[in-house]
Amino acid sequence: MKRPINTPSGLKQDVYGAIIALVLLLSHAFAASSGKPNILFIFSDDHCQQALSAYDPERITTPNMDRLAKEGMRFDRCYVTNAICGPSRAVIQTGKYSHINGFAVNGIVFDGDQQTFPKLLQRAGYQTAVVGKWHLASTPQGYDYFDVLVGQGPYYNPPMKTTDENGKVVTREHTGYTTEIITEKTLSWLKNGREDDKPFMLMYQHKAPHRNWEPAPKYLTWLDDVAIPEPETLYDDYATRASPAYNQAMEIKAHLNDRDLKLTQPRNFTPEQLAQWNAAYGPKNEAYLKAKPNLSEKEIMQWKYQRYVKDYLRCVKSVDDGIGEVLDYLDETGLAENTVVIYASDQGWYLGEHGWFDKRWMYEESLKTPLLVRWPGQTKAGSVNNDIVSNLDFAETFLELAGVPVPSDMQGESLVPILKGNTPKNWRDTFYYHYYEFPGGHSVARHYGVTNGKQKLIHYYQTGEWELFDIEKDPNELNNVYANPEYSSIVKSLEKELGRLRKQYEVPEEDPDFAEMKRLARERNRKNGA
Ligand code: SGN
Ligand code: CA
Repeated sequence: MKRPINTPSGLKQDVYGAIIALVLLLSHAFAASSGKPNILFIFSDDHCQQALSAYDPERITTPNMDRLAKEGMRFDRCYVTNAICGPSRAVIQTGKYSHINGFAVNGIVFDGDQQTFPKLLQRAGYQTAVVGKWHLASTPQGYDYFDVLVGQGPYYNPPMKTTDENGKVVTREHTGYTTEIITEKTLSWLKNGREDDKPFMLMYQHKAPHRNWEPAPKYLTWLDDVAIPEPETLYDDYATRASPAYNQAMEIKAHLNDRDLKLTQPRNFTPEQLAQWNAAYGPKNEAYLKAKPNLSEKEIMQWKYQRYVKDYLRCVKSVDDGIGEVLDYLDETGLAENTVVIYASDQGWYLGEHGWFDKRWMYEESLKTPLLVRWPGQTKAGSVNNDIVSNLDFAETFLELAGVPVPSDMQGESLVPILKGNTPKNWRDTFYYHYYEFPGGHSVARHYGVTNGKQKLIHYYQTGEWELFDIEKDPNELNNVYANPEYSSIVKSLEKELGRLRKQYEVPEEDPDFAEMKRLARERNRKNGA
């Protein structure tokens, strides 16, 4: 017979358990009545709407992300200001465009001394934490706890930076699958790191599904027996587009390397991980290499597309599983009731559209990021919003949720009224975008532009070229109608709006000297031994 555990008043285990559960629930209810909700910000890297079934069920089911959409609000037009990793994160930290927060391209160091939303939340009594991908090269500031990947971080066996018992920053090695490790650390902070008497703001940030898309052991052969549908624009020839679309380096056909395609072995695996990997990819690769001499160029491209997209979806699946575990924990503890859960990615992504992988462009697939928000009792379950919102609005939203006044130098707007079902009358109906990283990976030209969700005007300012798309008629953005006289009045009005927005956001005429900024970052990293 099982012996009852020792309890203070000799109560039976189940009664004691029930009392503990009641106390926990009451303390959470108390936190709820203090009016300060917890904030769980779930963030992934390079995850597009096309690979999230609440947006698009064609390629994958993501039941746990879908739960957030079913129980909360799905935003269909969340635009990022600069579709690349570090810059998107810096926008979220500060609520300011890249030219103001100073982090316009990857590879420089974020100035963590500036005002950021976690610092403001901390000052307002929130306990703050960040786990997973950081990618701003600075030591996180404004967090009571951090445990972050070093740089991009690998898919397996990641070193992570945190502080030891004495508050010293240390790097610790881990064995296992990074997505699962980030989830475990998140759960462990929720269980053991949280202070019951404070509301929390936790950033749970995945590396996946970033390139080079290495799946977890359990998903190495998942999807092997299905064919993923090809997007309509997989064979885009860029006719009518300005020169940058021809000159990029992100084509599935030409720019995926053997590491991306799993035709070479990963380098940092344990023998056991490598054995599982080879057992899964070995036979598939052998079959492909045997068939390859007789395949046409198009068939090779189709094989690459399937290999790439499946590995990407496998990585998304692990992110979705992790979210499920964390949502279940919130339910079991009663925390769910008073926790606003947000899911987003740093930007969208090309899953073969225009023949591409990667991001960076102002075209729809990378401009838009998924955004799902569940706020029990406030946001209508299953609602869909079509306003133009942005990662520029996240910091302001978190502050308003916490009852902290939004500083006037932040450039976005809180989404709280929208989440409550009331879009303010003067809500933005146009949006300014600016991408800077050229020269840089994948050779995407610098550009800025404006969209009103119906039409989009893009300016490649280094070559002086323009593009105009009628997104309503041409959602795939295949026809550049900039020079079409039928659109001349639209061009004029969007050009004017572009000028107005550049002025409003104080965009300087000249870009900063990025080469110099990168040189300084390298110097600083060398000094810090990074
Ligand atoms: C790496 C990737 C690129 C990717 C950048 C930026 N190459 O350099 O494909 O565009 O990161 O990504 S890889 O072979 O090293 O994976 S970002 O998400 O950090 O902005
Ligand atoms: Ca990214």
